[in-house]
This record gives sequence, C-alpha cells and structure tokens, in this order.
Amino acid sequence: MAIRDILTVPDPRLKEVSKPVEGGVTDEIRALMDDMLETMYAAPGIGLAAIQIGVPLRVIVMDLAKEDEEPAPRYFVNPEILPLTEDTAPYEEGCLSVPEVYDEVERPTECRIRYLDYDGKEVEEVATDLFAVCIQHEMDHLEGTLFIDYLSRLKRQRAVDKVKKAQRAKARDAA
Ligand code: K2U
Ligand code: ZN
Repeated sequence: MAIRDILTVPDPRLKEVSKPVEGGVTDEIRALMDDMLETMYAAPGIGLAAIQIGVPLRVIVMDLAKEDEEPAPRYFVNPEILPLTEDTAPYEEGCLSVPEVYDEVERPTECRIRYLDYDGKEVEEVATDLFAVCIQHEMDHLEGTLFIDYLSRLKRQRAVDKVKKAQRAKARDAA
C-alpha cells in the first residue's frame, strides 16, 4: 500500500470525466483502492475518488466511522446513483482537493446507489444522512465536478486563489 499525492485545484485533471472500470474488480483495482484508502486516512478524510490521486477511473472509497469507532472502509466500483427524493438539505462540505475551504451545498437527502464492492459483487442500497452527502460529493468527482462549482463565481475564485496561495507558501517553506 502507498500514500499517494492528492491533486488540488486548479489542477485540470480534476475536471476530467472518469472512465468505467473494464473487466471487473481485479487485484489491480483492489490495490488501487487500498492505496486510495491509505491516502484518505492520512489526509485525513472520509471519502476519496480515484481522480483525486490522478487516476481517471470510476472508483470511490469511504469510511464514515467516527473517531471512537472501528474503521468501516467502503469501496465503490462503477457506482451509479439515482436521486430518491426531491427533499434537499444543506451541508457544510469540504474537499481534500480544495483544502481549508468549506461552504454549504444543497443536495438530495437520500439516494439509491448501485455499485460493485471490493469483491466485485453487485450491491444496491439507499444512502441517507452523511452517507448520502459523501457519496454524492464523490460521484461529482467522477463527473469532474467539485463542490465549489455549486458556489458563486466570486466564492469559487476566492477558493482557488486561497488554495494557490497556500501551495505557494508551502513551496517557499520547502525551498
Ligand atoms: O472528496 C473529498 O475530498 C472527500 C471529502 C468527503 C466529504 C465531502 C463533503 C462532505 C462529506 C464528506 C473529505 O473527506 S473532506 C473532509 C471532511 C470530513 C468530514 C466531514 C466533511 C468533510
Ligand atoms: Zn472532494
């Protein structure tokens, strides 16, 4: 397993539409998900899409366990999502690819998801609460959409400028 670099805005690769995994959940795809999970835990985060480590494949990992709970890793290969309700609710989102930026995004409160799990088995379930928020956030990544794309142009530009400024400061400190 390996901790991989996480792409941050304005990296253009984050806008790519990820491609479906062909040929099922192989050992290679499992190794990718193992790296994604290790990278997510180290960030730390509770979800991660493969494009965030530069791999344009429709793969997501997640762990919604609380700090005082046992880890509960989740794996989603070629996930499909169907909104289940017209009810929406706001949630203060963040993103490992837009570090230190948080803002409210309104999303459906429930959705039905269908995917292949770590062993390649097809699973269909209903996501609610934080699971619904996180899976929709990650599914957006597979379409090249970031949560800041739902904000105003001014807020989005300020977010990108903040990340670029922080990256420049980090590079200066490392020099
Ligand atoms: O895509 C990512 O960067 C992973 C996000 C997942 C996430 C975004 C919005 C709402 C819930 C989850 C990161 O885990 S951001 C860090 C974080 C952690 C807990 C709650 C919200 C955000
Ligand atoms: Zn994100």
